[in-house]
Amino acid sequence: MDFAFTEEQLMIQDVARRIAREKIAPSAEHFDRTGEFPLDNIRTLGENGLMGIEVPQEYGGAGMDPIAYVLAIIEIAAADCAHSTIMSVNNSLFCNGILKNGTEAQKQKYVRAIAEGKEIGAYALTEPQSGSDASAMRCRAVKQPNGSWIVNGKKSWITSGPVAKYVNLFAMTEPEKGARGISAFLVDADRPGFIRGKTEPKLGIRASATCEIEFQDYVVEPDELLGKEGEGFKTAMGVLDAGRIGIASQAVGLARAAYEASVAYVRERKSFGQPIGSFQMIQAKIADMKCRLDAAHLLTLRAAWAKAQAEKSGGRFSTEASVAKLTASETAMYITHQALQIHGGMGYSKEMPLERYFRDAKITEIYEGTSEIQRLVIARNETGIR
Ligand code: COS
Repeated sequence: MDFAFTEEQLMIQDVARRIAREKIAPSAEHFDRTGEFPLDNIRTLGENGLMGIEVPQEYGGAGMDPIAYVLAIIEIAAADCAHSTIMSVNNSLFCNGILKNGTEAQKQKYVRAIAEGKEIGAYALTEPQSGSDASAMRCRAVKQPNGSWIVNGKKSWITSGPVAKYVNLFAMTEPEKGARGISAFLVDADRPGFIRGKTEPKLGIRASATCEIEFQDYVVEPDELLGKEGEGFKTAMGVLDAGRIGIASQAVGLARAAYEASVAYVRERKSFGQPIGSFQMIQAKIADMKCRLDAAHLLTLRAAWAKAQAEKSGGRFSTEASVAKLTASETAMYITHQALQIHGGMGYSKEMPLERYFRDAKITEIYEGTSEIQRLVIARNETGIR
């Protein structure tokens, strides 16, 4: 076992760290306060290869491995979680699914546009009445005699929905077959029948725009089917396995930022005539934060390694991804909570980013599968009991 990173991995980490420090950290408070979409920063990430880290160079990406992806997301999330959400959806949920299941023409068209940072992608699985129970979707795609589909229905909580050009949509093509009656499609937001709802006001990741999308007689052409008809649910689940590594990485980045701020603060802040870091109650917090941060970090890197192995063998990495996502998101919640407590009134104030970290951390326990769903996936895989 080797804990050292390759030169390539360190290079992308360095690029991400530089952009995070120079562009994202200084503007994070503004985007959180206003809820504006940080388009200019997202373009910079795209121009530097960070929107298609694992996308081969022939499709406009950086051609790197899953470990490089984890390292880059951690750096961006440490500066601002919302930026890393947009990055994670483009990389994992959008590009990854097409790379795995798409045709050559689909890769050239959709993956290239996102990986080069020219367009923004989204992933539409959730519906108003189906979140965790994803296969209970109602959005319907009805096949026409000419081979096209007509789509009607609603998708909700779509990250980057208000700004995305291309969306990976999941819809029921044969409802009587349940999960096996779902198909995946690639849709274009500029075509008739694609209607965006209002942008959701959210507790955290406020710069990552989220909305409902309604399809009204939207026409999908035959070459816009992603993968095989009826295999959309497996595509969705496989893509979420990769996505969960992205969320684990962002949780690690966020937790690291809160932890580092805490270490700096306990050295400086004096109480009863001494730095608060000299008090055992604070030392215990720092030690527990450090242990949980390292555990989350290592489990996330292990999941990325498992993904790389699965890509060679054709196997799955669902358990490793869920273990990483569950551990890292609960760690982000724990560490941001402790960090806020250590900072006292300053942590509660908008003068410092601690309260933003705390608000942002919560979403990592909810999206791309709640903590309850991660536990369900892990337990099912471990016991074989469904
Ligand atoms: N990769 C590939 N295929 C998978 C898979 C995975 N990770 N997980 C399940 N499948 C396949 C199964 O093998 C099964 O295939 P067969 O029909 O050939 O047997 C099929 O998908 C159905 O699987 P299963 O019966 O386990 O589906 P369930 O309806 O019980 O759902 C859970 C499983 C709950 C785990 C799934 O719905 C889930 O992950 N829900 C959370 C969704 C989510 O994360 N939403 C957030 C959206 S993005 S913000």
